[in-house]
Amino acid sequence: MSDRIEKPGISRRGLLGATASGAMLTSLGLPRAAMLAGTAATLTAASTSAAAAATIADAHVAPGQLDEYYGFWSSGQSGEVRILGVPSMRELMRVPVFNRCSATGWGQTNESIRIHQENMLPQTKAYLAANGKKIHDNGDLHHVHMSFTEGRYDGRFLFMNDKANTRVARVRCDIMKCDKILEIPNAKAIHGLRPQKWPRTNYVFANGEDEVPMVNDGKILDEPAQYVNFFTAINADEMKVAWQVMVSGNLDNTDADYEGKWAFSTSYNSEKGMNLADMTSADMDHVVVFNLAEIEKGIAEGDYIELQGVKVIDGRKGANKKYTRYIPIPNNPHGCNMAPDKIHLCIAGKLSPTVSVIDVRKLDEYFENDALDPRFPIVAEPELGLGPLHTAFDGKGNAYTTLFLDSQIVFWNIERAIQLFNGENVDPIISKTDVHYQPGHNSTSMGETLDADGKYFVSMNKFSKDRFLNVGPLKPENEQLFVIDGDELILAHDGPTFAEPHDSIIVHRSAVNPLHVYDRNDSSWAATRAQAEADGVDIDDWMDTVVRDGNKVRIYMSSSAPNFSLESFTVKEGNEVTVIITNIDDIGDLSHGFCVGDHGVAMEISAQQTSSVTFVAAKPGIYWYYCQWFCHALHMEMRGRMFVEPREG
Ligand code: CUK
Ligand code: CUA
Ligand code: CA
Repeated sequence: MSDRIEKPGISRRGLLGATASGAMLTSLGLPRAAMLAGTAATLTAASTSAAAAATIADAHVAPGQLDEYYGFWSSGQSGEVRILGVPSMRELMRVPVFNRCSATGWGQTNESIRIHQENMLPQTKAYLAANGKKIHDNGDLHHVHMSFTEGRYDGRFLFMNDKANTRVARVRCDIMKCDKILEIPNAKAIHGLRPQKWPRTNYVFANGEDEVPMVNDGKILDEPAQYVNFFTAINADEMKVAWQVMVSGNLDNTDADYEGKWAFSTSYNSEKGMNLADMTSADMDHVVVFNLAEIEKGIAEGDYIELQGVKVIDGRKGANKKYTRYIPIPNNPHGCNMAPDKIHLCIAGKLSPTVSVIDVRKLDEYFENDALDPRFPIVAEPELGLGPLHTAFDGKGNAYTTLFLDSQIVFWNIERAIQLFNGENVDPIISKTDVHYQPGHNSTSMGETLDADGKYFVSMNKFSKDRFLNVGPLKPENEQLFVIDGDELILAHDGPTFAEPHDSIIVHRSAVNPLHVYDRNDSSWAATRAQAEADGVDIDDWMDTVVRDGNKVRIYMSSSAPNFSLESFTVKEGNEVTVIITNIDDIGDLSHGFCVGDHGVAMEISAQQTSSVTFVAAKPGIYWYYCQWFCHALHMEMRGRMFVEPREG
């Protein structure tokens, strides 16, 4: 039963409509054409009023002017991080993480392969070897978040998940390069990811979405009753798993509070269904609350089992209730967003038109008193519209929730939602704004921190439809920038985006301060440096040394515009060749590259960087290598020859 699709006729967009119930069903059962077209332009933000035009003009960043914010974008199935300027929405940089990058050599250089392999599970290494590979070269990067100190961005690191291959990675903000990739044991499909906000990011919380047996070695297969899910706390400084909690139901999105006491994960599959009908059968799923102090105590006192070298606490329903609590939430909830008021956690209902608001101050009592109503911490549950997915905040007590099915952003007030919940006759909704089309995530400037400033709002939309020139069956998605102007969102920019504007954070530029050139002592090439020392080569000095070590040849070169230190080098057919290059140019923006023709070998060497790449010279002949990053008027001439001598006999 588990591998048969029960409803083959179901369409992607019909999916939500086909499974909701009651009043939701009526609204969701819109004709497919109407859903595709989005809602009518009743509240289109691109108002032409003079006031709106002035607001949009204020958000304009003239050529040569710098943006006020960095936008850090996840790219979904592209597997990279992108850096944008906000509000210009200029794409500034792409940071390869889980993907292979032709331009930088990420996934091919020895330095990047080491990062990939350092924390790879043995069974994955074996799987890759069986497929003639060293690394996974795809990823599904949904969520990117910055490290915090006392609830504020501290500009040290970005953390991101890979749903495709169950990994968490870290990007150093001083060089904007990935320095750690950690494959998470036991869990499957790391989806939700958030750094601890308080007192600092000691942990990164990451949860697995897919259910598997506790030990997934093939002995248990189609026995869903034995499946579990894992919530993981990662030591953010060491990028090692600190502990895990086993839970009931699956896990979707996660967040943490502003006191360092709690973490939260939504679950859409409390039913433990293995197909769509079962996953959507219950009226309520839940959000799991993790009691961090109790979990740490449990670990210290030995109340855990060890699985693949990880200490795992049992936080399932019916296990010790001091570790976890399950707050019932309608219906297949999704987004999990902690407000910067430090009090309110917003859980978006997805199949329910509601956002459930939890007051985290009630959680101590909730954990202590078993007799309380299971929904005791919920203090508001406003009905906002169809398909609520994620909520962002302006730091002024207001919230912005994406409505996937309505193709709208609903702007609402948390306090008024609480009043309504308490029986007062108030409307928490301030305004609704059309977006184009079907928004998933949204973000506000500094909105997930205590510095939330309520200036800019980005809606990341899953469909662009007719919004741009037709480029064939595969269309770009669309992200829209709005200026938050009183009660209104004023549309200032549409940006078509290739797969995919999944999630973003908008960080004031004062929090981020990257280097212009590498420090020669950078740890990125520490292992390469150790090899060079063993070879008696100083990689900080001019290098034009060829080291022959049995079948291995190491070519040490320097690059300085427009020259490589070696005009040529000679190897034998079948040699394993490693080319190590230091770019001794020391001015900003002077990157060189190294590309060997017809060998699929290419990499970046930025100012003061050392990079290396290894390949087998399996084709006799002359092959030109060249610099592949434009560096000089004589950049074309920056090339040399590799002679591959035929094997004797
Ligand atoms: S989840 Cu995709 S829209 Cu992966 Cu952040 Cu909500
Ligand atoms: Cu060096 Cu182009
Ligand atoms: Ca469900």
